[in-house]
Amino acid sequence: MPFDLQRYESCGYGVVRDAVPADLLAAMGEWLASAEKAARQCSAAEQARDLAYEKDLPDAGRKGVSATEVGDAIFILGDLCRYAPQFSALLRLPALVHACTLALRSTELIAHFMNATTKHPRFGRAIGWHRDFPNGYLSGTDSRFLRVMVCLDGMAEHGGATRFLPGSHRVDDGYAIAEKRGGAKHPYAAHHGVAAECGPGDLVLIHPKVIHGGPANTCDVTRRNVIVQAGVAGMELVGEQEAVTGWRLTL
Ligand SMILES: O=C(O)CCC(=O)C(=O)O
Repeated sequence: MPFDLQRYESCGYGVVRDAVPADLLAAMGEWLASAEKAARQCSAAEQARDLAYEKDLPDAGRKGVSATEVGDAIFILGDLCRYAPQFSALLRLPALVHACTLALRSTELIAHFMNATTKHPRFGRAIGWHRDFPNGYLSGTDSRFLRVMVCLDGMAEHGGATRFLPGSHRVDDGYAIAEKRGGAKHPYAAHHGVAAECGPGDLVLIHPKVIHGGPANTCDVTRRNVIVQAGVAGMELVGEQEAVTGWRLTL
């Protein structure tokens, strides 16, 4: 299914089905495994910067499953292209480039960051409700960017699928900035909103101001997503840059 711009603009998110060819999808699984292996061998400072281990995060996010039960499972591997530059292939993936070009109304696009987010079977953690603009990691100074989740395993309702509050992106940038500065929380229940259920190889585009989050993975299958943040070239960025920051999206 091609990218539906109208739906993205009215809901604040959009799914592109069957966007990643099977051979690329299989390769991504291998790249991710070797990237995680490489990152685990890095210095403590590098690991602290790029790796979020489940065991170091609050038990509440994984429905009380204790830190001792999760071993050394990785929740987020940041700066993904530093550990596996092959992932830059996503910046040339036709369905991804096409959807970003339409959503951001520009052909001059650059990557901001790329990470792999894994919700492990039975304990993969919940992600609280939030907007991506502005964010404390790496944000545009305005909202001319978006995130794309490249779904390796797909996302099922009880497998920790990302959920959205459709239409919640229709606020101006000043409102989103003031809301963040004021420390506003979005206290919705974990299963509030609409789940973006999808299959392996689908993309989910996230508008930078849509409120989204997701419950823990209570299924027996892993939910791995590679997340690409991309924005219009020339916009000032706030936050520490990654290896991939500034790389062009191009066909
Ligand atoms: O991995 C997910 O479910 C969502 C990630 C997310 O919320 C984000 O990157 O803003």
